[in-house]
Amino acid sequence: PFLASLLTHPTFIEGTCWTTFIDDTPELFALIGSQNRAQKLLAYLGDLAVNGSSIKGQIGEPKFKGDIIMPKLVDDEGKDLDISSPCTKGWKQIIDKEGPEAFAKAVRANKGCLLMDTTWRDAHQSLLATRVRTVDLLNIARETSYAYSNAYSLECWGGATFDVAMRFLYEDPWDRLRKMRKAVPNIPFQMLLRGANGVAYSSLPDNAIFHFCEQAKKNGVDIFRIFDALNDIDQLEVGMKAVHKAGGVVEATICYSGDMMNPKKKYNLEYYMDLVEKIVKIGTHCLGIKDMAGVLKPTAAKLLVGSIRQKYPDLPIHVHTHDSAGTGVASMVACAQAGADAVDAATDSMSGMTSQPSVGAILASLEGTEYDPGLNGHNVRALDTYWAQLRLLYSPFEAGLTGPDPEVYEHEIPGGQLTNLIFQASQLGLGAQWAETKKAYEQANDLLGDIVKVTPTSKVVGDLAQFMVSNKLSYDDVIEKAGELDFPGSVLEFFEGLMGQPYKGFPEPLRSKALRDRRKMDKRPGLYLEPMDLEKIKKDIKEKFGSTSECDVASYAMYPKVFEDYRKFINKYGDLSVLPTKYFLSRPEIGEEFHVELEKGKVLILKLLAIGPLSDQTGQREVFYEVNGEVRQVSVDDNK
Ligand code: 3PY
Ligand code: ZN
Repeated sequence: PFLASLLTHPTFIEGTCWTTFIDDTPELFALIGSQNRAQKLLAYLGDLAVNGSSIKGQIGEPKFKGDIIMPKLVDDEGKDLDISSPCTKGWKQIIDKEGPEAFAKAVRANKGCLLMDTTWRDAHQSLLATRVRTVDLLNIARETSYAYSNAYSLECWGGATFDVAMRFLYEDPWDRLRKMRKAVPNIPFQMLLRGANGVAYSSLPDNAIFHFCEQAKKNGVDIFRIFDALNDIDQLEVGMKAVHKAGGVVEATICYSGDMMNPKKKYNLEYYMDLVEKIVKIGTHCLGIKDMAGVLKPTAAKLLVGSIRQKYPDLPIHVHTHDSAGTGVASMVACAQAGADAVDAATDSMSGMTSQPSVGAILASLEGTEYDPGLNGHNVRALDTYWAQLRLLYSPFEAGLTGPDPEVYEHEIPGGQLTNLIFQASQLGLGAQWAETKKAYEQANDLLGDIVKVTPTSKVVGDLAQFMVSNKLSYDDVIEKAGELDFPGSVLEFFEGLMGQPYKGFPEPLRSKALRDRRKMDKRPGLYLEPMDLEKIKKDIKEKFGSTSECDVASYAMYPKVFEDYRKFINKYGDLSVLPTKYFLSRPEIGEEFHVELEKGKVLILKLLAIGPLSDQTGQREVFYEVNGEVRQVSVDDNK
C-alpha cells in the first residue's frame, strides 16, 4: 500500500517539488510508521499464539472472557449523567489556582473526612501483583473523574507501578501518567515516593531524586506521599526538599510499625510524636501516616491521630492502611473521628485483605455523620461494576488469598509484600513452606533489630527469611555463623547503610560479621554517593535507542537495566499498551475479530486465521492474521 500510495500521489506523478516532498507529505511516512507498528504488533501476537503468554507471573488464562460492560452514572437528581468529556470540578482546581499551602488549608477547613482512592495503585499492587495496565485505567478514567470528583486524591503512580510498568507490562510509566492526567483533569493525582530511594530499592544520589520529582510534577503528579522505610528523617528530608522544589504538595509520612499500645514494643507514641515534630520543623503541607502492614488497630489509631491533631491543629492528616487483619474500616473510622482529614479506601471489588478497606463500607460507616466524605454512593458502586469485571480479567495474577489474616500482628508483613511472598512461594512450589516463611520473617526482623518494614527494608527482611528457610538456618544459626554466611545482596546493602539508619542503630556484632570488609556508612548514603551524570545518561540513551527525553533519563536513573530491556522490547514489538488486556494475556480464538487503536483514528481490525505446522528445518511456525482485510503472515520460533 505504501508503494501504491507513493506512485499515485499527485506530486510524485507530476515529478515536481522533490526537495520538499518528504516534509510536505507526512501522511505517506505516517503510513510506513503505522505499517511498521502493525508488523511489530503481529510479531507479539504471533508469538503469543504459538508460545502462549510470556508475561512474568501469569498463571493460567483470564477468567473474564466477554466484553466489559461500562457503568452508567447519574447526577444529583438521579438522571443519566453526560460524561462525554471529563469532569473538571475537583480539589485539583485549588492546587492549580492557589498552590499547595492553600490546598492544605482548604482540606483542613473541609468538614467531612475525604477519601483517597487507591484502586489505580496500591489496591492492584497489593492484590494483582501491580499488573493492571494503562488501557484499563484509561477506559474507566472519565467515569472516575465524575464518581470521585470530591476525592482528596487518586493514588495512581509511584511505588511498584513504576518498575512493574517497564519490567513486566512493557509500558512507559511516564506515558501512563500523561494519559491519565489528560483523562482525569480534576482529581489531584497522588504518588508514593520512597524518600531518598525514589521509586527504587536503595538510595540514589540527591540530584537524581530532585530530577525525578521535577519530571513527576511536570507530567501530572500533584501530591507526593513521601516516606522513608526506616523513618530516617535525613532520608525523608531529601524527598521532601525535592518535592518542595518541584512545586508539589508535600505529604511527608511516618510509617507505623508494631503496636503502640503494647509497652514492650520498640515504637511507641513518644517515638511517633518525636518524628512528627521533626517533619513539621522541616516543613510539610500535610502529614501522612502509613500503616503498610495493616497493624494500626482502632484504639491505637484514635490515640495517634488524636495526639497529633491536638498538638498540630492546622496540620492536615492523611491516613493509609491495609485491611490484612480485617480491621481496616474500623481503623479508618476511628481516624476520621479522631481528626484525620483524609483516609484511604479502594473500590469494593479491589478492596479487603492485603488491599485497602472497601470504599462502600467506609461510606456506609460515615454516612449521616459529620465525617461524610461527600461522594455519590450510587456512582461509586456503579464504577465498581467495572472493577469487578477487571478483577476477573486479571485473575492470572491473584495470590489466592481467602480471608483476613490476624497473624499479621505477629509477622508484620506489608500488604503488597504479603501477596508477593505467597505468590513466589506457590510459584517455587514452596506453598507448604509458607507458614515457615512467615515465622522466619518474624525471626529475620528480630535479627535485623526489629526494623520498620516497608519497601525496601521489607524486602531485606523477606530475603533474609527466604534465605533462612531455604538454607534451613535457625535464628541462632544466623548469629553463630554470620561470619561465614553468604547473605543476600539486599541484607548487605542494608547493613552497609544504603537504606539509611535504623532507629536505635544496627544490630551488632551481626552487622560487622556479615559485612566483613565491606564499607559502613553511618550517615545518609546521599552524602557518600557521587552525583549522577544526567547529561551523559541522556546522550548514551540517544546513541543506543535513537531518541530520549528527560523522563527516559529519570527512568534510567532508577532502573538502568530494566529501562534498557524495556526499550529493546519496544524496538522489537512496538508499543503494546494499546493492545486490549485480553489479547495481551491470551491468544484469540481462530476467527475471532478484535480491534486495536494504534493512535486516535488509526484502528487495526485483526483476526487470527491459522497457525501453521511446525517446520523441522527452522523450528518455526507461520501464523496468519487478517489485518484490515489483508492476510499477513509472521514466522515465529516455536519455543514449546
Ligand atoms: C511501595 O513502596 O511500593 C509500597 O507500597 C510501600 O508500602
Ligand atoms: Zn500501602
